[in-house]
Amino acid sequence: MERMVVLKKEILRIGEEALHELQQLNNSEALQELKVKVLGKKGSLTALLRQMGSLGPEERPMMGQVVNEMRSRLEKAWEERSAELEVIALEKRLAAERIDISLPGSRVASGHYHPLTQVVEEIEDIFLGMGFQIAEGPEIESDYYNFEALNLPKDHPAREMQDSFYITEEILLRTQTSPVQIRTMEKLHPHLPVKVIAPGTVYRNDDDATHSPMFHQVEGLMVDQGIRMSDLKGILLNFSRQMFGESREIRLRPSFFPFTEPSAEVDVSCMLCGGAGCRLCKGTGWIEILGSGMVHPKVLEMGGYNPKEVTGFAFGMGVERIAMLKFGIEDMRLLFDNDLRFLQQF
Ligand code: 2NL
Repeated sequence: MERMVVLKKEILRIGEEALHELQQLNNSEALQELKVKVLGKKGSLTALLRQMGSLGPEERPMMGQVVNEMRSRLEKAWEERSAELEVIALEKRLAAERIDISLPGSRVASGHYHPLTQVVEEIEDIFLGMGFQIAEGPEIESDYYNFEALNLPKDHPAREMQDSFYITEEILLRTQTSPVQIRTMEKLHPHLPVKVIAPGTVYRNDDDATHSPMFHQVEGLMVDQGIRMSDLKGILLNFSRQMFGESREIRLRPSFFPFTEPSAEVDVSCMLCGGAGCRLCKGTGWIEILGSGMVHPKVLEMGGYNPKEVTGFAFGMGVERIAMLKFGIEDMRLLFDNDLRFLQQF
């Protein structure tokens, strides 16, 4: 009996001590170590169990009950503490890995199209919206497509109007995008209608504050039965209003181009003063934006069409000039300097 009391006390002491220690532990490895130390093969409680052999047969079941009770109390406490530690570990990780989503991100610098490209694309969109297609062609052209087919024979005085970059006597950098339209007519005829714009780079031997040796043009061509100058005016009025504002008006002034007859220069009411007269329009209320006219019969013929059956209009505009008017740029050279402080404004 004496022996049993000592054992029981010892079991309770070891158990209570383990329960107390359990609450202090703060990681699952230490928890597992303690479990081995008490309940393992060489554990302190297991050692006590072995000493039960020294007890009398009537004492053993009572002792067994005490040990088992303590064992299950310990196991339950372990489970609970383990679960607690898991929660603590998760909370710790969540706190450590917390990200502040209200913090503004670091911006990725992104570029944008050059103002000239923006303007070319805007012009394209407007004409695509009116049913035109986009045509392209070579920048190195033959004398035939660049001049001859546009009613500018070799001895024509108008050829002196544009000093060209010749590569050979027959090959040059195109001075306009008109050769693209000649090529388009050659390819399409006798299909009707021809309704294309030809945007692109062109080259002339000029270099000063208002001229660059490389610049951009968008030309337009429409050929069909019964095309009249009023069609030209309607298309260009629609274009001007989409490009420069719904309240714009246009006017046509007689002019001359070898490839159109009659020819007209087109002005748009000033986008700065609305027509009242200001510095931009030099007090006139009007700003010249493009040249145009009815396609010369000889040019239609060169394109493979019969001028007795079809008529057409054509126009050409300088993209640099349109961009300068649209963005209020005063010096054309700024468009080609590629200074980011300038370009980033658009
Ligand atoms: C200007 C004037 C113009 C054309 C271009 C053209 C093309 C063909 C037939 C007839 Cl295929 N004409 N193009 C017509 C009139 C004027 O450009 O001052 N552009 C900046």
